[in-house]
Amino acid sequence: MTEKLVPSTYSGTGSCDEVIYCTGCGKELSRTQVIIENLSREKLYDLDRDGITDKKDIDILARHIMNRKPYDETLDLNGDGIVDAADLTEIKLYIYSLMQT
Ligand SMILES: [Ca+2]
Ligand SMILES: [Ca+2]
Repeated sequence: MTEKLVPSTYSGTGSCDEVIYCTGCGKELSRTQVIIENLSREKLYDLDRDGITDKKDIDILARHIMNRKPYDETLDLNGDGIVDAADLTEIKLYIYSLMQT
């Protein structure tokens, strides 16, 4: 089972403890700390995983919203539990910020 989960963020890594308990006596048998890699915005917004975040990725998200497809965590860019226009704004702002630099 997983304990002490610390989700990773854009700026830092997260971690959790993988703990195995004895099913009979409930005693802790082993505990391993697992490091969760920090999230890369580039990776998060690169929805088709072609290495760059561009208009094609906006299209993927836009199509998902228009077709009312089931909730997909990888498309929930602001992590509020729904995939909607707000996530579209996120990716657009991100691409826009790329163009500024
Ligand atoms: Ca892409
Ligand atoms: Ca969202």
